[in-house]
Parts: sequence; structure tokens; C-alpha cells
Amino acid sequence: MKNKQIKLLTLCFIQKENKILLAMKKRGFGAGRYNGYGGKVEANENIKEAAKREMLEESTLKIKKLEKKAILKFDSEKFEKIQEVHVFEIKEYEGEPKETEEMKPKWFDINKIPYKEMWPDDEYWLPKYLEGKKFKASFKFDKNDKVIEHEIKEVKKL
Ligand code: 8OG
Repeated sequence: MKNKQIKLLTLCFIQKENKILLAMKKRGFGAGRYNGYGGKVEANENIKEAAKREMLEESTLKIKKLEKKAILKFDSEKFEKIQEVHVFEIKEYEGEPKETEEMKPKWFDINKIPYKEMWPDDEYWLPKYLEGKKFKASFKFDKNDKVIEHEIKEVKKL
């Protein structure tokens, strides 16, 4: 993992009672999978700003308050850079999620998360997120995107 540069990304989730908002990615990296909302942090913005921008672009929601819950690191021999994904819980927002060119939103019961249609690492760490824990995690994939190593560590602060 050591000599690679890091690519910063964001990932946001919204929960309402016992439901979580996921969206089917329609194009680009991860297309055909359900995920939270997010994307690459641009050079001119900080991580929270990037998270809010991506939510607006991909779901039309305007974020008022968000809290960082996890930092996930992904590496694979296929990746040129290590992907460092900062995961946020959206606490306050305005609007209703709408389908956009990139994402089709759907609310899921937190007991019926569609892990088979998500990234293979999600079933390792999303349960911890849903328990309300804060954590750092790292994952290594083989060339077929199978998880071959992983570590998850709860933390008090991020
Ligand atoms: O800009 P782009 O749409 O390519 O951003 C990719 C999004 O996917 C971003 O929100 C970060 C997120 N993401 C990864 N890898 C993984 C992963 O393994 N699991 C989940 N749940 N999300 C991921 O880049």
C-alpha cells in the first residue's frame, strides 16, 4: 500500500426511521451497484464541501448538516492510487431525493440491505455504520474485486 498516492472520495448516507437511502449508479465507476452518494474531492474544495456538492449534483438534496462516521481505504493491484473514502451521515437536509443522470434513489429497510448488488466490501463495514459506530477500515481486493484482506478499527474521533 505504501508507495501509492491517495485519491480522496466522499460517500454519504441518509437514514429515516428504519430506512436508509441508497441509489443505483447508472454510469461510471460502480455502475449497476447500489451505493450512497459521493465522488471525488476536487483540488479546490475540502472534503465536506465535496460531500455536499456531490449530494446536490447526484440527488438534488441540499445538505445542512453532516457528520463524519468512517474513513475507508481501498487498494487493489488494479488501482493506480489508494482510494480513501470519507463516509458521512447526513443529519439535516432540504428537498426530496430525485433521480438524476447518475443515480436512481431508493429507500431500503436497514434489515434488507441489497448487499449482493453493492460493492463486495460493504457487507463488512456497513453493518458497523448502521450500529452508529465510528471507525477506520482498510480493504484489499484481488483483480476480480474480491476482498482478500480487511481490517476495521473503531475510533472515538475522526
Ligand atoms: O466519482 P465516482 O462516482 O467514481 O465516485 C465513486 C463513489 O463510490 C464514491 O462515492 C466513493 C464510492 N466508493 C468507491 N469504492 C467503494 C466501495 O468499495 N464501497 C462503497 N460503498 N463505495 C465505494 O470508490
